[in-house]
Amino acid sequence: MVLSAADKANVKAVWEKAGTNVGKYGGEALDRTFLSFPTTKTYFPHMDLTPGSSDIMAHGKKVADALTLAVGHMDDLPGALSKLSDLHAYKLRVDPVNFKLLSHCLLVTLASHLPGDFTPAAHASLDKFLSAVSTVLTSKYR
Ligand code: HNI
Repeated sequence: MVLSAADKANVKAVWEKAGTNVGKYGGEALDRTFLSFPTTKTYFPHMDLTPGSSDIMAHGKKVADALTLAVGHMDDLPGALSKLSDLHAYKLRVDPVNFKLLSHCLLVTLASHLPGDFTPAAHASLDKFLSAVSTVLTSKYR
């Protein structure tokens, strides 16, 4: 998965526009994931998964912060996300299919909040970016 210079610029532009809302968007993306794809809930038996719960919002912020880190290291995602990759593969054992579901919901969340910025080109670049992040986080699965 190669992110072109244009992809990186598109991703950065949307991320900057999201600004301090990224944490909130992370929470909303999780809400959407759990509601639309309930099997994803099985990974979080210890959390209150009521939509908008403080558990979901807190976890959404962690996910969003990790994505912000990734946006800052698009030239070295494996290095930047190495610890998270170990965590998801070896400890949490998240099946890779779930990353597509969360990525989809992240895209929908960004599109609904930033409709003017979510151009077809930005959509394509964000999809590639999330796919690249997911590839790293699932690279050690099995
Ligand atoms: Ni994920 C914990 C980032 C996808 C299940 N996850 C984290 C943490 C971050 C994170 C950050 C907190 C680490 C820590 O506390 O040290 N997760 C991400 C990112 C993506 C992602 C950036 C993809 C874009 N995680 C997923 C998916 C699932 C998932 C698709 C399963 C459906 N993650 C978890 C679980 C935890 C977790 C479970 C542990 C939660 C807890 O606190 O117990």
